[in-house]
Amino acid sequence: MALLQLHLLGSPILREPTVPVETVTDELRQLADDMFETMHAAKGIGLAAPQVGRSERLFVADVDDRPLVFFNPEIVLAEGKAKGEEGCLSIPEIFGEVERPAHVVMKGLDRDGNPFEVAADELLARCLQHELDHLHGRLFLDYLSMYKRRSAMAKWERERQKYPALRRTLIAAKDLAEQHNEDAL
Ligand code: K1U
Ligand code: ZN
Repeated sequence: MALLQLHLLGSPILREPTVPVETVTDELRQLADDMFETMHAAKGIGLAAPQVGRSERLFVADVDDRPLVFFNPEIVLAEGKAKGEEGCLSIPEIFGEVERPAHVVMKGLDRDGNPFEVAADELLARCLQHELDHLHGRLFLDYLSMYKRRSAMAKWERERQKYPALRRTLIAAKDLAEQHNEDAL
């Protein structure tokens, strides 16, 4: 398993559409596993392939201890409307309220390449839609009013100074603890 670097807003791959997966290979299963590890290290609830610099149509999510891998996801049903706060691991420290369908059914291929469907509400529904958007080059910022988007972008211009290469490198929890112990000596 490996921690992957996160691509941040301004990295072109975040705005490019992804390519459907023809076969779920061992290499893609390994990528999904590494994405889970990266998502957990970043304390996220979802992560899409472009966020780790890959163009395959794939995302992972883990809401309420229900890990999901979706290859080639598609929404087959969307109902209702709900507003909620969103963040993005590719735009650290920036948040915004987004209105989306409250209930969705999403289909795709699982980690073994078998077709499956998930019916989702609340945070899971929001997360699945946020991740699907990443696979089409869309970001939650695109749903904000012009005023809120400008203010989010102004904040991001300051925040991005911390990441000159537009990449975020994560540290595994065990290495963080080790670093902490060394600092304490
Ligand atoms: O795709 C990503 O950038 C991950 C993103 C997913 C997401 C968050 C909030 C609403 C919809 C989708 C994150 O996980 S950012 C971390 C975060 O905001 C969060 C973490 C735990 C619970 C709730 C939000
Ligand atoms: Zn995101």
